[in-house]
Amino acid sequence: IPEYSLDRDCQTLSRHVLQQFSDFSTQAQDVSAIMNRVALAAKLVSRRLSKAGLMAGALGFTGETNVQGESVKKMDIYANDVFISVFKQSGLVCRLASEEMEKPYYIPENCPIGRYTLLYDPIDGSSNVDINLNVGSIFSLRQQEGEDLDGEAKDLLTDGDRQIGAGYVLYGPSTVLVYTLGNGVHSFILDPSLGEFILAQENIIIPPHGSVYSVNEGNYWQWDESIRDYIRYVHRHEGYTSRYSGALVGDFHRILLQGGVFLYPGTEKNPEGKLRLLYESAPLAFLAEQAGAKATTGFERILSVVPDKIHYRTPLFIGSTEDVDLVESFIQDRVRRD
Ligand code: P6P
Repeated sequence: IPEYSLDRDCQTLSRHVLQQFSDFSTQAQDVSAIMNRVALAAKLVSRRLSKAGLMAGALGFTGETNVQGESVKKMDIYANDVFISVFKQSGLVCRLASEEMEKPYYIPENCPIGRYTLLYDPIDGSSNVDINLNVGSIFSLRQQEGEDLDGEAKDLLTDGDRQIGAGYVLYGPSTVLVYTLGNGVHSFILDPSLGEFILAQENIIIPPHGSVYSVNEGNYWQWDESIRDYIRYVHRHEGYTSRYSGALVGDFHRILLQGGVFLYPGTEKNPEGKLRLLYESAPLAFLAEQAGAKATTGFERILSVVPDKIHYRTPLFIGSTEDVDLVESFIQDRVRRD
């Protein structure tokens, strides 16, 4: 990271996004405006998180269960509403699809071809909110390619290679925004005194190998034997260490910067795994591949998977190429042996 300077303070997110385009096209201006709106949503969520412990009613559960069958945190609803409010006024995004909403939210009432859809997980890892540990927001930007006149959003059920952009916000000791538009992965740090995301790193590359494996070993006896074989391998071999925060964004960010592999395998109860494709695995897979790494279901690229519903889930193995390949070799060897 360059020394502090005035020039650096001017390397804001909106400038950087515009520079991702060779021309000052309508799409360049639209995507820059959309990314600015994502940044505004991130600032609003970050501000709420930093004060939630002091605000009556900001923490805890709502008592509701969402479409995922998960208990809803008040912060989940707040963050979801932030994205709706921010994009209602954008005039660019015509549809929002979120982990917290069974059906997409239309702005104003339909979604013509050529407009944009934002898919997002407003607060990922919300179990960490009440204990002041890191959480994140994940987003994926797509351009309308098919008709969605019945509100079923079937045009969204395509592979992740069609994403225009993707990224996440990590609400940690600092608030970091990481994004790609298909031209490298870039990170920005929020300077609250300026209210701006300032460029931190450009063209981030995930090392081909890292020492970290990140998985919830509490599910060990729920997994397929091949995953247990892999875990026994990394337990026995020098040079591996386990890191798991319970929040995908933070666990992935560590791998983005230091290498290694994150695993969320299928279990007996949920063979398709827990993580949702369209607004969790696919955006992170876009980032991973842009950073020279991999993301698979254990059998195919995450970005090639075609979902049959918006809240479609897949197992996820994502990170350094050598480490993801090693996991896949256990999964596929097991398949071959059987
Ligand atoms: P488990 C959070 O609920 C989340 O969706 C991801 O952020 C995280 O990686 C995963 O679930 C944690 O799930 O089953 O290990 O608690």
